[in-house]
Amino acid sequence: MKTLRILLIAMGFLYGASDLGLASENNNNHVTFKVTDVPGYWYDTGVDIAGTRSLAIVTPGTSIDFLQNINGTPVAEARHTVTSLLWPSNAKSGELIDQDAANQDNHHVTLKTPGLYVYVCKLHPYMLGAVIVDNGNTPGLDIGKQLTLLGVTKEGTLTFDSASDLALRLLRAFFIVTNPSNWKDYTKANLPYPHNIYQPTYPNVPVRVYSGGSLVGTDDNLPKLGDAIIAQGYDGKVIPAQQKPSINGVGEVWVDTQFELTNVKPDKFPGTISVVEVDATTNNWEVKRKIALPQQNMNNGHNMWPSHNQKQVYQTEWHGKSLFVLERATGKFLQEIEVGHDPAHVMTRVDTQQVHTGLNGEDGVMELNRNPVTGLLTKNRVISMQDPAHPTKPTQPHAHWMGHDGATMATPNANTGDSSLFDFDEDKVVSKLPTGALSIAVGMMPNSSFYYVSNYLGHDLSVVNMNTLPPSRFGDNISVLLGYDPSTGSTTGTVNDPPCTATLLGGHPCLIGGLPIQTPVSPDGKFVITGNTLGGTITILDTTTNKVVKVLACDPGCHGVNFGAKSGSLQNPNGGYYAYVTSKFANRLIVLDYDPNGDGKADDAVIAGWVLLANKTAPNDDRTTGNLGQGGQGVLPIPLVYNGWVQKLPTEWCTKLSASQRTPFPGTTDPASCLH
Ligand SMILES: [Cu+2]
Repeated sequence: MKTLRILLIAMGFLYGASDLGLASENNNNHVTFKVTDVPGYWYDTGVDIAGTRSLAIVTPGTSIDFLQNINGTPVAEARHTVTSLLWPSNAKSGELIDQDAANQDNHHVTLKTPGLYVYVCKLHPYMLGAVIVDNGNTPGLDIGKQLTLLGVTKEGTLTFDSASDLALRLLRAFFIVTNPSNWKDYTKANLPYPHNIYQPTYPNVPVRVYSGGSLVGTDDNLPKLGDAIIAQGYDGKVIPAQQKPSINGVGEVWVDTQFELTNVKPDKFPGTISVVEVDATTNNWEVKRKIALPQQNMNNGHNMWPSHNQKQVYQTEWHGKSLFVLERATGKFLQEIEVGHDPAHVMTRVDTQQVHTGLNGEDGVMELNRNPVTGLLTKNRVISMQDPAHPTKPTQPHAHWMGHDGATMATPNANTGDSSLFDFDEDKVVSKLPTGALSIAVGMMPNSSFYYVSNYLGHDLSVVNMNTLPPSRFGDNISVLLGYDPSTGSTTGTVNDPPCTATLLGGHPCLIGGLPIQTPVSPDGKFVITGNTLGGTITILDTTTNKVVKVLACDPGCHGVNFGAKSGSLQNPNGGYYAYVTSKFANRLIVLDYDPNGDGKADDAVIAGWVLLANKTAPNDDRTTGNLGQGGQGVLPIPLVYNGWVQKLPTEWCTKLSASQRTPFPGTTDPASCLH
């Protein structure tokens, strides 16, 4: 009943707003999107259509403006790109748009070919805007016969029917991403049925979609978009109440709740850090602090790493220019240091305690020195990620990873579809190898033998062998689509358990990866665990076979993964690790027990519990007011447990770990353990 009511409301909104929108847009033959840093409204027309302000419905020949500055004053603090992500396959090349580098310029395109066009920022790929060019002579909105998705997979560019599982998945994602009231809110778990159901609203308008070249339905009886998405069976399930893991973690987990809004800080500087207690205390598995940095206008805080002594936490702002230093124990602000455009990830170097942060809006990585007495940072140099012999356009590195001994740094270059390996002894980039479309994150083996790169728009992982001279690609890219058929939604992978039966209408949806993001290697080197934003899933890859062995349901916009120590238990006295997983469009932190019995196999991987990230009563520096607990991205368990870093822990943290946690990959580092 609830569903029907919501759909009727959505239809009402759509017809009302779009009729108005169409009228005004037709008069001017002109639509403007402001490109902003405001969560959910990154491409903002200012006109609400069925809950989204990122959609325009226009007639052929309409001119589309993307506004990033007004008379030279930037609309947003960040640099962005305006890039065609999805388009009707018969669109002309002049109807597509992209830039060679992140920028704050205005852009323009004129659209004539009917169909659906979606735009993305290549730095911040949750930023979406869409235009439907509708030929007004036929009933129903024109989506196009076939659609093409930017990026290249092993199978080639993804071109698929507009009536297909993939088209519906992408449309569903668009209406969730660009409408904050469609984000999955775990505070609703405690409401009475049916208010505890997760059912996003979609515009339920007749659409002209095609399968095998033929129109689906007839002019008098066209399929309706909302009905078609809902029939896929992705939504409509009860949001489960919080479940605390039965086995404790160790220490605490810091989460960047990047889209949370607070009282003092304007919405164009969103984001908090939510600090979660996971140790054996009375209030464990709860948020114990929120940090928004209102005086500093922290803008979309994205990723973190601690100092060796765990006394400071370094925090990036992905839509700004600064790196922040915080006191871990209190959350107190210690330092803001401007590093460059759109710093994304940050890590320390094991041997020197230097700090490296990738400048996602530029070409390099900023290197900073740490004062051993105060713990504060000073800028040292920017390291270019170019191959000096073959310079290209800016690399725009996103989530780099550092070697266990401080000798290496690998970057995924989002703008050049490759990965650079920097050698600190040789002080140069020793390889820059093609990986895939929009390479976004790196995870490295605990002995720096191989590293993994996730390719966001390639839907796969690349492996680089660091042992060869020069380093080289190892094997083919590993698809996380699991044999996904974009038409029907079926998979050929065997990791869906029980087997799924998805068909276009009916069945239950297969778990697939796709649009992979963070991809760290477990501290013992056994697994690579990846957050997938397309499928809303977590995939687990076994490093001995380089095969995906398990896929688990996550949340909309599944994104961040990081490993933290798990307490010892009867089943596994050595403790092992949890993987902590965050999602951009849901407000919970998932605690994944990927190997409960510690036998080195992930067949029994299970979500052991989760933490609600919305919390209005926890101590804070600025009261939370909107998008509560939403925008989960960077996730940092403390103490840090990766090989190389774990041996540097001070005694008070070291003694909390088991012997195997203190030495996760024996024989590779000196000292062998943090117990001296
Ligand atoms: Cu961006």
